[in-house]
Amino acid sequence: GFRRGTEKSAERRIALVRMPAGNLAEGQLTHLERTAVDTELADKQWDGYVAALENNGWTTREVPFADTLPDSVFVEDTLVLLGNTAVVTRPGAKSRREENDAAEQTAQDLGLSIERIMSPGTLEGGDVLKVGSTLYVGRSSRTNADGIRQLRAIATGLGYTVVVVPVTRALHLKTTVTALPDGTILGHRDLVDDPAFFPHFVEVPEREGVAVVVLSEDTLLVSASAPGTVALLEDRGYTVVPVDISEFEKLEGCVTCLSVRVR
Ligand code: CIR
Repeated sequence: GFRRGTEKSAERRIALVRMPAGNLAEGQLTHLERTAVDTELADKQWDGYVAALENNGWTTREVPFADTLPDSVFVEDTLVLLGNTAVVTRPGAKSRREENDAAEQTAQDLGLSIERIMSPGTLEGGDVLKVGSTLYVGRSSRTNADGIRQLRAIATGLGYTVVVVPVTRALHLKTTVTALPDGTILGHRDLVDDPAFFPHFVEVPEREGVAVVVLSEDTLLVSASAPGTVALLEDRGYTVVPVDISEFEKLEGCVTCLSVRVR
């Protein structure tokens, strides 16, 4: 199968999450127009997301809350997990660079080995898609060539192959494509620069449906804004857990970016 690392890590299912900041509504926007974010609803949706993880075999661990860092809820961007190694990123968005220290501390508390992306490199976790031993890395407005070079050096040493993918139509690679447990790549035609990068590419009907969190070999967490994608995945035999994250989607977030999965 696609699972890497030791037997111990194959059994482990921990998801790092980070409670939304009070100033969530001031989060960065790149491709979307700003629309009003209901922060109370966002808090409820976040609780629902955490419950969906916990009800499906995951233990959640909170990165300490940062009330003044609006995008800190999108914790996936701060760490890239490669087996027992956590790569602490260096976000391309300057407003997000203070998010990393607490994420690093939490990774350290879990006993993970730490590597770091250093200046002038930039890299955000949303640009890294792991499929077996292949790492697809998006070259986006947030992730630059130097960041990719640094990640490649770390990842190659751990047995991964890095494939660089251009991302110009959305914020991050994982807003354009994610992968099913069997390695099938899900994407949306309006968002993917070139589907030819991916073997086994399947189109989903909604942009919000691109992102799936693999909860187990047969269970997927998907945005409730993507009913057509939910149906498509159910037809392929998956159990789908839909979660409403509309307030985070207004800030260009998706289901993957609200957690870091440590397996
Ligand atoms: C940002 O622009 O950085 C946030 N508003 C959204 C980050 C979403 N992260 C992700 O898709 N991995």
